Amino acid sequence: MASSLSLPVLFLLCITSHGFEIKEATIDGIHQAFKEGQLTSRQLVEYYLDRIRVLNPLLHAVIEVNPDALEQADRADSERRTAQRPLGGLHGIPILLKDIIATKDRLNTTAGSLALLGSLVPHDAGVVHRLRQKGAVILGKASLSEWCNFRSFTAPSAWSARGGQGRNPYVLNANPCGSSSGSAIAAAADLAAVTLGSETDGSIICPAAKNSVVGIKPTVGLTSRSGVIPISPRQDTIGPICRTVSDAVHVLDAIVGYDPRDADATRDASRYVPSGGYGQFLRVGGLEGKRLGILRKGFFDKYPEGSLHALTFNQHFITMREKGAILVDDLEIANASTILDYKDNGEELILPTEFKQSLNDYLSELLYSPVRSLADVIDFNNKHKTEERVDEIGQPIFLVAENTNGIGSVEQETIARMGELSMQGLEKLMEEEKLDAIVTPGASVVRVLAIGGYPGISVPAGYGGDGVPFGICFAGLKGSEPTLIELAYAFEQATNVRVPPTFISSVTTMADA
Ligand SMILES: *[C@@H]1O[C@H](CO)[C@@H](O)[C@H](O)[C@H]1NC(C)=O
Ligand SMILES: CC(=O)N[C@H]1CO[C@H](CO)[C@@H](O)[C@@H]1O
Repeated sequence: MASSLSLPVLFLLCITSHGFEIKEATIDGIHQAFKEGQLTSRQLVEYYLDRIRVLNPLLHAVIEVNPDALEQADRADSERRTAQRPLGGLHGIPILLKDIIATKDRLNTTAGSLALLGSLVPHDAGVVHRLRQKGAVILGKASLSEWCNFRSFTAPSAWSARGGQGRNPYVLNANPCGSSSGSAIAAAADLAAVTLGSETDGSIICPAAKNSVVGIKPTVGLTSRSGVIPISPRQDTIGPICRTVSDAVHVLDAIVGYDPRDADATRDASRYVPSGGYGQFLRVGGLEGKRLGILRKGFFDKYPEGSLHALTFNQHFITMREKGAILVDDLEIANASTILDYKDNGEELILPTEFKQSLNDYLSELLYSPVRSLADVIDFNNKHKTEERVDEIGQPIFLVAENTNGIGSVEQETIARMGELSMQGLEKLMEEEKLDAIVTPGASVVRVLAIGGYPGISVPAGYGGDGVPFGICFAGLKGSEPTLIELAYAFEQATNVRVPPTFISSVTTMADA
C-alpha cells in the first residue's frame, strides 16, 4: 500500500533530547516526563502537529489545528516551572475535539459542514470549559461523519464536506465507522495525546472498536452537552476516545459534572460522580468476583463458530474467568429485536423532532452564523450541491426533521415506550441475574444504550483476518461507570490487544529516514 502514496519526507522527532519517547505516550507517562524535566508541552504539541502534517492528508482525521496550540503549550510549560499549587489533571496535555464541540477561540465549530463555517459561538462548550480549567491544550478539531451522520443514512461514514473522507489507519479502505471517526482515527494513529467524541447512537463505541482504541460512552448527563451541536438532548453524551483505558478515565475525570447551561441533565447525573474521581477504579483485579452477562442471541452468535472473531471472543471469556469473573452465559434482553431496530424502538420518530428543536436552539444562540435554522441549512446545502454532495447523498433526514412540529402526544407516548423497553429489557435482566455488566461484541449493543441513556466502554478485542480491528463492549445501568472502568481496565491489562497501526509506523519510519 505504501508504494502508492507520495508523502512528504519529514523528520519526526520521536524521542526528546532527554530520552523520553513521545510516540504513543500516555497521560501518566507525560506527567512523569514533565516532572522529571524530560519533556515539555511544546515538544508534545510539535510532535502531534508534525504527525498531523504528514499523516492527515491520508487519514483525514483532523479538520483544523489550533493556531494557538503552541502558545498554550508554552504557557503550560511556564506555569509548570513556577507552580506553587498542584496543576490540573490534564495540564499541558494536547487534546483533539470532535468538530461539534464548540470552542470560543480561533477554531471553527461546524459538524464538518460548510454551512457553519465562520459561525461564532457564544461560549466554550461545557466540557471545553472544564478541559481548560484542568490545563489541557486544545490541539484542534477532529473530523467526523458530517452532522454526526444525521443528514442522510446513505452518506459515507467518516466523510464530511470540510474534513473529506476519513480513513481507517489499520486498513485504509476499511470503514473507520462514525460518527466520531476523526477522534478515533487520530487516537489510533497517535495524532493527539487524547481525544473527545460524542454518541447519540453508537458514535463513540463503533469508531473506537474499528480503530482499536478505547471509547467511553458516559451515562447521558454525566458530561455536559452545552455548546455541542446536538441531535437529541435525551440521548447525546460526550466522552473520551483514547489509546488506553487509563487515558480515557483521566479525560472522563476532567469533563464530568454539573453545568448550569445543561442544568437538568447534569444535575441529575452528578450524583453518579464518585468522590475521589474515577481513577481509583483502574484496578488490575477489577474482574474479580464480577457477574458478567454474556448476550449470545443476536450478539455473539452473529459470528460463525470457529471464525476468528468467535475464537477470539471465546479466548477472552476464558481470560475473564481466569481473572475471577463469573460469566452468566446465553442471556437475552427482552424485546431485543424491537430495541435494536431504529424504527421499532421509536428513534426514527423521535430523533428528527428532537434534532430540529435542539439544532434551532443551538443556531439561535450563535453570535454570528451564516445559517440560523435547520431550514437555512437545507437551503445552504441546495445552494452548495457539489461540495455538500447533495445529488449523491441528499439530505432526507433533514427534510423529515424540518417537517416535524415538536414533542406532541404521539412523541410523548413513544418516549414513554422507550422507557418501558429499557425497564423490561436491560434493567430487568441486570436485576434478575444480579449482573455487574453485560458484555457484547463490537457496536452491537449501542441501541440498547442509546434509548436508555446507559453507559458503555469499548476496549480493543482483536483483529480480523483482513486486519480490521474489532472491540468488546462492557455496558451497564446508569451511573455504573466505576464498575465498567474496573472491568475495562482489568480486561485491557489481561489481554493487551492493542498494537499501533503498522502501516502508519512504516510511513513514519520512511519519513524518519
Ligand atoms: C475558520 O474558518 C475561517 C473561514 O471562515 C478560516 O479563515 C479560518 O482559518 C478557520 N480557522 C482555523 C483555525 O482553521
Ligand atoms: C414496551 C414493549 O413493547 N414491551 C413488550 C415486550 O415484549 C413483551 C412480550 O413479547 C410484550 O408483552 C411487551 O408489550
